[in-house]
Formats: sequence, structure tokens, C-alpha cells
Amino acid sequence: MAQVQMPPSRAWKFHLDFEGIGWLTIDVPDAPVNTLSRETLAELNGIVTALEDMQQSGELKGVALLSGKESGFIAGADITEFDEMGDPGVLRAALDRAHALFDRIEALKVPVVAGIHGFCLGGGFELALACHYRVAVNDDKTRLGFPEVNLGMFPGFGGSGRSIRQAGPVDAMQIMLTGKLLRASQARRMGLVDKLVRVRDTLRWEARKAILQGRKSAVAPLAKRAMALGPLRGYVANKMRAEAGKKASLEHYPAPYSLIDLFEAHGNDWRAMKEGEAERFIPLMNSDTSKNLRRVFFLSEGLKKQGVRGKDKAVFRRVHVIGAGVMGGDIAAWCALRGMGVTLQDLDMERIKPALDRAKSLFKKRLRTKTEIDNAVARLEADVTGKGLARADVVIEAVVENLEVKRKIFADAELKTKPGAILATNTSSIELERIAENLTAPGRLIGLHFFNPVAQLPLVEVIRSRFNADADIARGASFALAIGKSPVVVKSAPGFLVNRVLMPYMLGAVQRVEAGANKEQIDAAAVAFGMPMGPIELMDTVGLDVGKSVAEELGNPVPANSQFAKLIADKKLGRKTGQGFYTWTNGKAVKGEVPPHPDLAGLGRELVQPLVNATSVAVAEGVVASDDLADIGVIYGTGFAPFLGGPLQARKDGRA
Ligand code: 3H9
Repeated sequence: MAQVQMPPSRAWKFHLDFEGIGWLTIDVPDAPVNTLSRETLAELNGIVTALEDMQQSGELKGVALLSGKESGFIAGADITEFDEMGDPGVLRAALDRAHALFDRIEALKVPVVAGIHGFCLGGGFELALACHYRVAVNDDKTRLGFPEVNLGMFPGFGGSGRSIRQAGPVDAMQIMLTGKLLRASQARRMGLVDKLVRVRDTLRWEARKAILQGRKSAVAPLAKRAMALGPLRGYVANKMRAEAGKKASLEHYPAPYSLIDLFEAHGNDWRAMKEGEAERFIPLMNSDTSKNLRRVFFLSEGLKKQGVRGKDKAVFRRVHVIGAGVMGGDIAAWCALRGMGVTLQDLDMERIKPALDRAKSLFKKRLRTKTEIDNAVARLEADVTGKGLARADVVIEAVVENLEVKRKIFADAELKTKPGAILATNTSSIELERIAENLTAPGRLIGLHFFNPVAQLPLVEVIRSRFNADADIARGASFALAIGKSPVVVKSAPGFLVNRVLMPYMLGAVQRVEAGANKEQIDAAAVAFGMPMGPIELMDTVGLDVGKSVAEELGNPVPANSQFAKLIADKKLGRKTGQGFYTWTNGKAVKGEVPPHPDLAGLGRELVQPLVNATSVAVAEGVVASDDLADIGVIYGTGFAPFLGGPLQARKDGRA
């Protein structure tokens, strides 16, 4: 066998076996996940040249492309390099190089098979799509997709055209427009993956078989491609625009609209789609929206570093929740959904039953098989006597906001729980120090402040009292991460971070309405600025009674003669009673026409000023440690316009 001459490489390893199969493995050094950096792509370029030579000489029968990392295949292009590619000429050259490289891989005459496990995302998926055949492990960890849209862009390495070629326009556009990640079986059904294997160990075997049999992925059948043909394409594009419009505006999030324009121009011809990509991709990647969304990505990555790392990493198996009301019950259900054994305690079964019923609905919604649902149901146990306390790794109290009741609960929990167990309260209004002060070890008590609805809101404020050590807080953050939530560490102070910044914004809007402003216009203005929901609708959603008590706690009592106070007195508490500032029907606010306004977004910007000011003060007072943490906390806790990068970033950029 001739000597294989491969150029030196840090990220790629190559081995030609006795059957002529070239095993190409990516394992980027010193990185938890593989990404396609400029260096990694340049190395691949050299390797592909060598492969072309080997194919010429006849010694190469095929190539299997695999990952050497446990975490998965490739998580996309290296996002850390994007800021350096601000110059459109530099970016264009980088895109052209990547396109040419992927085209050369596709043009190899020997079969090239991608063996996929774990994450196969963005540019990594695009590389897999340039291979002739894709085998994927059909397990719980494998995920394929294009998350680019969450970064304010769309696939830039030819994935727009190649995904349409394989899956047809409807499925391909859907995954690119939503960023939704697919399981291997879903990708197989769409035609994006050709063969499934059950475990990673058989990936090499199946790749070998595919090479020796010269298998080649089939393109989408005509029936699937038909939606992109003739005048139908314009119709489909308009439907897509209407769908996109329900989620995000063109002005704030241009990427989906730009992708739809590209589809409308070239969706019938995958090569033209691929060729047209760069021209539209470049302005997107250089847009403020993309820069800010990338910032949000890295801030959110930063949250993972707040937990305990390394050898002291805590393992949480059992959670005991005290209080089966809406918050307690939903926290318990969420923990069980995420795989923990949970005991849910309340005074009697009657109080616990509704929480178990709600939990079951959640499991049915989020889990796929009956076995998974049954297992989750079995993990959540009603516990009237509190026997779960002794075994719990984490105890979360979510009972009524009454200091004495909470003190009693933790005095008891301190005695019954095992030494390292976390004791946590979900209080939103009682000072943590006051609950902790009578404990033998007050540093054991932390706050874990969840948001309602627990299953939908990602943020957990990890509340630190003056008694806590760094290790107590890091363990609390680790627990939040272990249940898939995003922790933000906040000092024990009235309203913590989220309520503290939301309340002045909501009350400011309520005051405007009381002074005669049109509520529909106020809400529309906030949405035009970039908030997910207007402040009046939000107050109705939170509940006027809840809003009032938080306002009081923050030293802003609701004036007795106000419309707000009157609505509360009349039990018009918002969405939950069917009437608040709005009338609510089927869970939706009934809204009148929005009166015209010359600058709706400008009005929205005025409305959010109190929120931005309060965020700034929260950092100045040390409630959160940095502008970055405040920004990501407020984005996750209030939905504040992610495309602006958070309230403080928006202010720095002169946009809020
Ligand atoms: C793209 O591909 C565009 C192309 O079409 C065209 C381009 C021109 N880049 O999250 P983790 C880091 S756009 C750089 O803790 P997990 C991450 O920051 C890209 N770094 O692991 C962290 O670093 P550190 C499309 C990345 O298991 C470390 O890896 N792809 C990238 O919880 C571990 O990550 C995406 O948007 C990256 N692409 O989650 C996927 N990916 O240790 C973005 C990860 O220093 N990535 N890192 O903090 C993710 O969503 C998650 O990281 C993933 C793993 C789900 C993969």
C-alpha cells in the first residue's frame, strides 16, 4: 500500500485502513465541543487535497467522517471568530473558501459518509450534508439542526440549498426558520439522515458498509419539491412570511425574512439557493441584531460557569418540595420531568392531587413514549408525612408568604435532612436573612426563585443572603443547571432582580393608562420596541393582586383611589378572573383598535426607561454582580428584547 501523505493537522486525524477506507476524525484539541474555526477548515482543505490525490491513485475507496468527541459531531462554525469577520470582504472570502471546500468534498468520486452522534449543528450539519450519505445514532443525545436563526443569521456554508435538496422546501425551511433541533429519527424521516444505528459503537461498522456498498443519499422526491415550483413558491413564501410575522418583526429579526426572500428567488434550484446565500448572509452576520444575539449566547454560556465545576461537582438525585400550590407543584413536576426523584409535601392529599394532575399533563406534553411518561409519574410522589426530607439532596419550600411558617419548616428541615443537602426557599417577598437567622447553620439556606409558569420560564434567581458562602451559592446554581434552568445569582434585596426592574415599568404604564393613555397603544408601543408583551397585558397576566403586593414590597403602594385599586377591590384580578384592565376570553386579552401614533417604538422606548434605570441601579447596588449578568437575567426573566442584547447593552448602544 502506498504511503499516505497527509498534511499536519491539530483537529483532524486520518487513517487509511487495509480496505482502502479513509477514517477522518475531528477532535478539536482543548475544546469541549468540535467547532469549525478558520484553522480547522484550513486543515480540512489540505486534507481534501490529499484525498483527491489518493482517489486519483486508486488507493482510496471511500471516506468516513466521524467525531472523536463524546459531546458529539460538530456544533457549527466557531462563533467566537464572528466578531473578527466584520469586514464584508473578509467574510465573503471566508464563505467562498468554505463553499469551495464543501463542494470539493461533494465532488469526490469515492463515497463520503458522515457518522453522526450527539450535536450536529449549523456549519457541522452543513458539512454532513455535503457528504454523500449520513448515518446517525438514534439515541436521546443526537440532535441535528440549524440554530443560526437564534444568532440572527441563517446557514452560510451551503446548508440552505443542500437541506432543501435532501428534505424538500417545506421541512428544510421550517427547521432553518425555527432553529428547532431534530432527533435522529425525525431527521431520517425528513431525508436529512439516511440510516439510523442504535448505539455509537456501530457507527463505524455502518459507515464502512455504506462505503463498501457505494450508497448515496437520494434527493427529495418530486412530490416534496413541488411546493417550490412555479407560482406555488410565491404563495408558500408569503405563508412563511405570515408565520414569521407572528413571532418576530422584520425590523428586529431580519434573518427569517431574508431566508424567505432567498427561497422565493431560488427555492426551486438548490444550487442557485446555495450560490445566493452569501450575499444575504453577510449583512445579517454584520447586523446589530446578530451581534447582540451572539452576545446573549455567550452570556447564557457564562451562566453555566456559576455552578460547581470539577471534582466537587454535586450530583442531585432527590428533591423534596414543601407546598403543593401552583409554584411548589410546578417546581416538583419540573424536577421530576428532568429525571429527579421528587417527594411533594403538603398538609393532605387533597392539596397535592391537583399538582399531580398538572404534572401528568406536563409529562404528556413533553415526553414521547408511554414508558417515559409512566416513569416520570412514578418519580413524583405525594408525601403528606414528609418522609422524603431525610433522603433529599435539595429541599425547596414554596408555601404561603408567612415568615413564621417558613421559619418552622426550615427549623424542622435542618434537623431531618442529611448534612450536605441544599435548603432553599422560593420566597419572593420575605428577606432571606429573616428566615435563616434562627437556624443553627443559617448559611445552608439559599433562595431559589422560580418564575411562573415554571415549565416555560428559563430563569431561576439564586438568592444569596449575608450568611451564605460562595460554595452554598455555587451548589444552588449547579442544581438549577441540573434541572435545565438558567441561574442568575442575586443578592437578597426586595424584589431581587426581575421584580425589581419589572415593577417600575409596569406601574409606570399603569399610571399612564390611569391618566388617560390608551392601554392598547401602550401595549403595542412596548411590543414595537421589542418587548414580548405590553406592560398592561403583562400586569393582567401576572395578576393585579400579585402586582399590588410586589409594588408594596418595593415601596410603591397602589393609591387607594386609583383604577388599579378599584379593579382589585372588585375582584377583577386580570387573566385568572377573566377581567382586569382587559377582558379575557379563552386565555386571550380582548383588545380594541390601536390608535395611530407617529412613533410607536419611540413611545415603547420611553416606557422601558424605568426598567433600564432600575437595572442600572441594581448593578450599582450589587444586587447582581455585573452588567452582563443583569442583562441576561433581565432578558430571561422579563423577555426584554434579546436583539438589543439586554437593557444595559441597549442603553450603551443608545437604543434604550
Ligand atoms: C454557524 O454554524 C454558521 C454557519 O452556517 C456559517 C458561518 C459563517 N462556537 O454550551 P456548552 C462552546 S453558527 C464557539 O457548555 P452544552 C461554548 O461556548 C453556529 N463556541 O455545552 C462552551 O464554551 P466554554 C451554529 C461554541 O453541552 C463550550 O463550547 N451553532 C460553539 O451545554 C461548551 O458548550 C450553534 O449555534 C460554537 N458554535 O451544549 C450551536 N458551540 O466552555 C451553539 C459551543 O468556553 N452551541 N461552544 O464556555 C450550543 O448550542 C451548545 O454549545 C451545544 C452544547 C448545544 C452545542
